[in-house]
Amino acid sequence: MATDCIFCKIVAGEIPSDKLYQDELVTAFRDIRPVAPVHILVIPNAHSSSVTEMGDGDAATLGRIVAVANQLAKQEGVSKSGFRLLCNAGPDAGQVVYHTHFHLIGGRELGPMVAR
Ligand code: DGP
Repeated sequence: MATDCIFCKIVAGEIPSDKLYQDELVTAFRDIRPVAPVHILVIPNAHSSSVTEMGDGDAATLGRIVAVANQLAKQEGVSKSGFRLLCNAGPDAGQVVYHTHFHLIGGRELGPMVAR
């Protein structure tokens, strides 16, 4: 656990969150600033500052994140309508919280990813 990390504190239950799922590897909770009707964060319990620190050794955790995201997408009713599962890494991506996390976003038409 990283002492000053807000997501580590959510995993540990030290600060409140709308938690939807937790097991020995991952935790899922609703984003505090939702950009769509469904906006859930799925995160590894163990601290890493971004996905750039993850790799082969994290296969079980990354697999669990995808499985949990798929399960939650079903529960939230967006599995068939569609959703995005995305991870911001670093400043150009707009990463704000430096504890690896995946956004599960859906419940409205999200629009195309436009080329610039
Ligand atoms: P990113 O830009 O990918 O680092 O997104 C960080 C997300 O984390 C952002 O959508 C807002 C969310 N967030 C930040 N602080 C908290 C918090 O204390 N609780 C919850 N539930 N979400 C948070």
